[in-house]
Amino acid sequence: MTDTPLRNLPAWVALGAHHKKIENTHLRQLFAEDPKRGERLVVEDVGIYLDYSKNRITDETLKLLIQVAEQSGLKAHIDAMFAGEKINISENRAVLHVALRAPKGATIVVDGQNVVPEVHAVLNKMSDFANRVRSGAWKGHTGKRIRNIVNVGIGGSDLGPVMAYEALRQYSARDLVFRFVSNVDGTDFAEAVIDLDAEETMFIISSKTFTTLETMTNAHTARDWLLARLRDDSAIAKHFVAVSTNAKEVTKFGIDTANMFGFWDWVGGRYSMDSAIGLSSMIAVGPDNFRAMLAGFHEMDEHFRTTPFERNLPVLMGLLAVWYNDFFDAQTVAILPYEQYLKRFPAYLQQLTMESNGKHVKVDGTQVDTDTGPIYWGEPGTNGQHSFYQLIHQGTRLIPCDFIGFAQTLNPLGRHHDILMANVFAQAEALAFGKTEAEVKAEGTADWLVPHRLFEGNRPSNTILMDRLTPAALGKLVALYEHNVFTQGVIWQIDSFDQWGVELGKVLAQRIVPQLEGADEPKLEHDSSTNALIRLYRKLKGAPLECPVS
Ligand code: G6Q
Repeated sequence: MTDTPLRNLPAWVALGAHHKKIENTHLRQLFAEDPKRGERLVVEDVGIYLDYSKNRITDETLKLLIQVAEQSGLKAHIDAMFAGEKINISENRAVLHVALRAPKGATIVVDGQNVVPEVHAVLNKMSDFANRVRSGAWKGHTGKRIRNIVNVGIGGSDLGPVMAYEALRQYSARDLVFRFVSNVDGTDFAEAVIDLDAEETMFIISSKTFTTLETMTNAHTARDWLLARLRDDSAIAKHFVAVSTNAKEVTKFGIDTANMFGFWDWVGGRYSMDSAIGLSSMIAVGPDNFRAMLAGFHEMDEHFRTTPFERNLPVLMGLLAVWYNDFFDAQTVAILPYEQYLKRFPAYLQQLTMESNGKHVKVDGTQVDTDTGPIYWGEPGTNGQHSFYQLIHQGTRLIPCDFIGFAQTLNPLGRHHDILMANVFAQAEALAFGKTEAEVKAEGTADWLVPHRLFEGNRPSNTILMDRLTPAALGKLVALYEHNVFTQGVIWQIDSFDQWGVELGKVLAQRIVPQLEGADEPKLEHDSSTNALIRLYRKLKGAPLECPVS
C-alpha cells in the first residue's frame, strides 16, 4: 500500500478535475456519441458477462481510475494477500479465504507452513460426514436417521450458510430439513425447532471463537431441548457437531473434538462460507456440488490475481464503486438479483461490504481522506420494483445499481423467465435513459402533469449476466464481490479485514445482562436514559399479561 495519502495521488487529483468536466454529461449523449458503447464497455470472462456501459464514465474516467489503482499499489496488495502476508494489520493476521478454494496441489505458506493440505484434510472430513448424514448411515441416539439439520451461528457463521442454502436449494437433498438459528431472541430457536423430532435432529454449532454470546446461548438451549426429550447425556455425541477454531471451548461444551470441523484464524467470519462453516451447505447439496462451488470461487480468484485491470471484473466494479462514492457523493449501492434463489444475497453482501469497509481510519491509524464504505442494500427483482425503485428512478439521490440475472431459469414455467429478464433490461434502460419532456408530451400528457411523469435518467447501473445459477456460478459471484470489496479497501487504504465495531458490541451487552436478571435492585451507573430504561424493563417484565400466550 502506498504511503501517499489518496487525495495526493496524481491520478486522484486528475480524477477530481475530470469529474468536474463530465459530472453533468448524460448517458444519452455518451451512447449517442459511441454507437458501440454497449458492446465495448463490457467484460466477458469466467462465465460472467459484465455490462458496465451504463455508468457515468468515459474512456478517460476509466484510464484515470485504473491509474488510481496502480498508484495505490493494488497489484502488490493482491499478491501480498495471495502470498499469505499478514495484511490484516490490526489483528496481525494473514487473509487467506483464497486458500480455502485452492486446488489440492497448490502451495500457500503462512508462518512457514503450507496450509493447503490442512484445508483439504478438513474438506475430506466434511465430505465423509456429509455423505454419512445424507445416506442415513449416521444415526441419532435412538437409531433413527437424521432428517433435520439446525445450524446455530451468527454473523459470518450464519449469513453465508443461509444464503448458500437458499441459493442452491434446487441442488439440495429435499428429504432433509434445514433450519438456521442466529438471533438470541428466543423466538428464533423456538420457531426453528417447533415441528422437529429431537430423535431425528442434529445441531451444528458454528462459531469461530465458540464464545459468542448469542451462539452459546442458543447452543445451550439446543442442548437442553434435546436432553429434555432424549434424557441421556450420551445423546450429545450423535446430535451435536461443532465448527470452530477453538477446540478447548468445544470440549468444554461437551462436544467430542472427533465431531469438530476446524478452520483457522486467517479466515475472517464474513469470508468463511467456503470453510467448514459451510458444513450445512455441504450436507444440503452434497460434497461434489460443494467442491464445484469452491472451483467457481477459485476461478474468480485466478481471474482477479492475473487479469489486467482493464478487464478485471472485481477491479472494475470496485473502482466504479469508489467513483460514485467519492465523486458523486452516492451513499448507497443497490444489489438487485433477478433470481428468487438469491433472495438472501443482498443481506449476505451487507455484512461482506459494510463490515469490511465501514472504517474511518487508514491502516496507518490516521483519518481516511474520503468517504469509505457505501451502504449496500437490496431485494430480489421484480418485487423491489413495486416498492423502492420509485426512489431510484425519481428521487433526489443517486443510487448505483447492480442488476444480476441468469439466461436460464432453474424452474422453467411458461413465460415467467422471459418476463423476469425483460424487467432487468427494461429497468436498467429506463434508469439510464429516462423519459424526456418531449417524450412525455408526445404521450398526450397534460402540461401540469409533465414534471411528475418525467424521468431525468442518467442513473448508473451494472448488469451482470450469467448462464445459470449453479454451485460454481454462486462461488464466482461471491468471490466477485469479495475482491470488489478488497479493491475498494486498498484504494481507501483501510484494513478491510478487522471488525472492532463488532467486538465492541460483543462486550457491551455482557455488562447489562446481570442488571436485568438479578433479583435485587441493581446499582445503576449508566447515563440517565439507560438507567431509566433498565428500571422500566425490570418493572414491566414481571407484570401480569393482559393477553397470555398459550
Ligand atoms: C465476521 C464477524 C462476525 C462473526 C460473528 C460470529 O467477519 O467477525 O460477524 O462472524 O460475530 O463470530 P463467531 O463465529 O466467533 O461466533
